[in-house]
Amino acid sequence: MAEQTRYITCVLCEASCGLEVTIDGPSVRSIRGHEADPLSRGHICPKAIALQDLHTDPDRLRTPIRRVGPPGPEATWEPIGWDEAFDLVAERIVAIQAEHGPDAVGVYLGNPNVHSLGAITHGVNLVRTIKSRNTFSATSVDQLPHHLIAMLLYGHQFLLPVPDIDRTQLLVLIGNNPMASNGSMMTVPDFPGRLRELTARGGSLVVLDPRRTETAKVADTHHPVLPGTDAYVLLAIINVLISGGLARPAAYVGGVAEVGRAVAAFTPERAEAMSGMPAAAVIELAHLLADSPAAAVHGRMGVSTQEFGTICQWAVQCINILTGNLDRPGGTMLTTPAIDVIGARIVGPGHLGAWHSRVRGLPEFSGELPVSTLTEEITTPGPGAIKALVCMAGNPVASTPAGDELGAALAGLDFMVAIDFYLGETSRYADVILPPTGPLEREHYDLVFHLLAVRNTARWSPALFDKPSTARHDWEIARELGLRIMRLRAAAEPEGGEASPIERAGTALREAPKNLERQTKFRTTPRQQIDLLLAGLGTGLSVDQLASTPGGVDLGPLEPRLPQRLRTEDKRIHLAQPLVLEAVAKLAARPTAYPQAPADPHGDLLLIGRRAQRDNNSWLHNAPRLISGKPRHRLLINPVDAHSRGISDGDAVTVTSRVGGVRVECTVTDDVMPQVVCLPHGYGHALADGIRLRHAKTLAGVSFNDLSDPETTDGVTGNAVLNGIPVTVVRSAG
Ligand SMILES: Nc1nc2c(c(=O)[nH]1)N[C@H]1C(S)=C(S)[C@@H](COP(=O)(O)OP(=O)(O)OC[C@H]3O[C@@H](n4cnc5c(=O)[nH]c(N)nc54)[C@H](O)[C@@H]3O)O[C@H]1N2
Ligand SMILES: Nc1nc2c(c(=O)[nH]1)N[C@H]1C(S)=C(S)[C@@H](COP(=O)(O)OP(=O)(O)OC[C@H]3O[C@@H](n4cnc5c(=O)[nH]c(N)nc54)[C@H](O)[C@@H]3O)O[C@H]1N2
Ligand code: SF4
Ligand SMILES: [Mo]
Repeated sequence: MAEQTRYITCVLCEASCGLEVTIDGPSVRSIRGHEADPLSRGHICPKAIALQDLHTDPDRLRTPIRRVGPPGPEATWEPIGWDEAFDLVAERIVAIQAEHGPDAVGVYLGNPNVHSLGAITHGVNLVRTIKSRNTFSATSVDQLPHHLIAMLLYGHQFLLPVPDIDRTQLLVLIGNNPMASNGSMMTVPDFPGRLRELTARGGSLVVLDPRRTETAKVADTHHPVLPGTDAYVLLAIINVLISGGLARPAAYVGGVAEVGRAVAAFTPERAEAMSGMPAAAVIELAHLLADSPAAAVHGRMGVSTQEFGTICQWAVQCINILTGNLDRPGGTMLTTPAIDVIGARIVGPGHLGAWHSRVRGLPEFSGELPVSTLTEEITTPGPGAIKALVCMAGNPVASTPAGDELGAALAGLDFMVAIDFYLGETSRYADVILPPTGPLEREHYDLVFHLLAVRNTARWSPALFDKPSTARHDWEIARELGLRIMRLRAAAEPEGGEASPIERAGTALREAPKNLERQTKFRTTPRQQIDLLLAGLGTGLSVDQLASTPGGVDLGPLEPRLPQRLRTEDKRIHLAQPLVLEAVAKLAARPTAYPQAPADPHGDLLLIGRRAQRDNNSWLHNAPRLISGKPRHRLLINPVDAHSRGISDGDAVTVTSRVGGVRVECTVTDDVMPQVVCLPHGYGHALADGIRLRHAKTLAGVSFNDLSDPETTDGVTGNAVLNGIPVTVVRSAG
């Protein structure tokens, strides 16, 4: 068969690069960056090349399997037909909800859902059909504070300004390492190229990070800050801006004076005492930001997944707003995607605290509870306890605090289903695993990342290969489960329940339109839904047209959109948000002491995470192309801390936190600042009970999240704390 060239979107990370792939029959011949792609301009990273490993991986599940025997080393797995599997799962979900109430079925949605069109169009519909308050997702081990702040300041959880990197003169990155991660909450393919252009036009990059990261190494200035102390620095910058008369907010911004009072206690000197960043440098940064013709501050993982995540994300927005950089070219801007999920009401504006978690009372956000509460919601008995779990494209045992304890809890569930193409750390607890097609077998349109992209484009990604007839897409799995659940519930309706016939008829009438809407949504394909949206929104585009435009349509650079785009009631931005100011006041009342960690009973060092370019959260360690080379899951420790503990480079050490301990080799390096140790997450494939998953032999590593603590969360949202965890480190004997 002749070779063919196709243009697709890489769905492995937020950069969403356009790829040029040559295929020959069922085989991939080459994968390159697509030079003519208006967004990614030819960029590619090693993970995309590994898409072919994923495609051919013999360990990737292609048909459903069912567990025989309890989870653990003795468990065996047998194949089960799709039809039988769908019936089994739907029956168990309906039966458990009928017996224990709707909240007895928990749902966890992992990160790859946002990278799968079908998961968004149909998976979300499945979750709405299950209708449980015990819904969780990877959002609460990630960007939850961003959404809350977007909702409070701009009126919608997805109004998330992105740095206009192609025109900025000063980029300040806080807790963000795009040289390895390729950017986050900012779809910025080819970060290295865009940074070179920034430098070439005389601009500069400033990085605040406890580690001299790959990004810090190419920055003009790197300020090490002690983990968890950024809030002091950011609030001090706001203080300098307001008290120094440097603030120039737009006319539609209110609450500046009140914010000025709230941050008065946060002086540059206090920032220095807490973070280690010199007071003079804090003041200088504030002035740089105020004076720059176009500056953008972006704070990500390092400042979201820490104790003051919400304060940090609010402060980042305040700084951009106060320096007049929000909504100006080269500052931070809102995008104009072809399909506007906000305007089209695909996602609601968001809500906080409509209900609270049963055990700890943490607030829901937009229908999801913080995942740090998942284990206790399973293990604490009583009405409302979780008895079954639907885990869709997620690996919470590897990815959420005290994941090992979560695993033990999952083993005690009445029922669990995983929609996942790997038998992994989490899915091994499932009774049934339903594997969807892989990324090369499905069509894609990015509803989420076009919204966060540094340039407005619209790209359709065709399926590279036809799916085998025995395979199912994510959306088909969600559709089948959803429809069967609805059917079973309807069948149970006439007899069941305490309600009188009249009440039941009332409920049925109220539910009927919703049910109809859900059924319609289930029945249209993802492609049809995108077509309907493109037409309905008057974009003048269609899927056919996009499909015949390799690389997609270029809709140009970001454009000023405020105040029209605001979704706040009065079309104004109110900086003085009571919820945040309360948290700021609490922080102000804390004692000032540096270094602060020795006071913590659980450890004198602070543990942070890191991402490597060739890792992808917890799930690409099966790809031969990604696991070659030196082991990269070592603990990084500063020479000062190593020396005082008698630790040498390469030694095995034991790291202990309040919740657990791991044994790992270490690298002694001053890339991490004193008092900080650093370990990547997403490892730990050799399980304690002897089961070895995937390439465990080559790259087992230990799981960071056996150390992270579910009890410590961001004070406002309940977002997980994955950075700045107090630990002790000692040299292991032997
Ligand atoms: N300590 C620490 N923990 C962290 C982080 C950290 O920085 N430090 N980062 C956090 C962040 S940002 C995130 S987003 C989370 C991620 O947390 P999760 O989403 O829970 O975990 P992943 O590792 O992304 O695992 C995704 C799972 O989905 C499966 N999968 C992949 N593609 C598909 C698909 O198309 N369909 C389906 N159905 N399944 C698929 C994979 O096999 C894998 O089992 O981890 C968080 N955890
Ligand atoms: N190669 C690769 N790319 C990925 C992923 C991957 O696993 N591998 N995952 C994807 C996902 S799901 C996400 S969410 C994004 C995340 O993308 P990023 O936000 O870039 O995440 P990290 O690379 O974890 O960078 C977080 C940085 O915060 C620093 N940090 C830790 N604690 C603190 C602190 O208290 N203060 C400050 N200022 N900094 C701190 C860490 O040292 C680290 O450099 O990456 C995506 N891209
Ligand atoms: S940067 Fe991300 S989207 Fe681009 S090729 Fe690499 S993994 Fe794929
Ligand atoms: Mo993430």
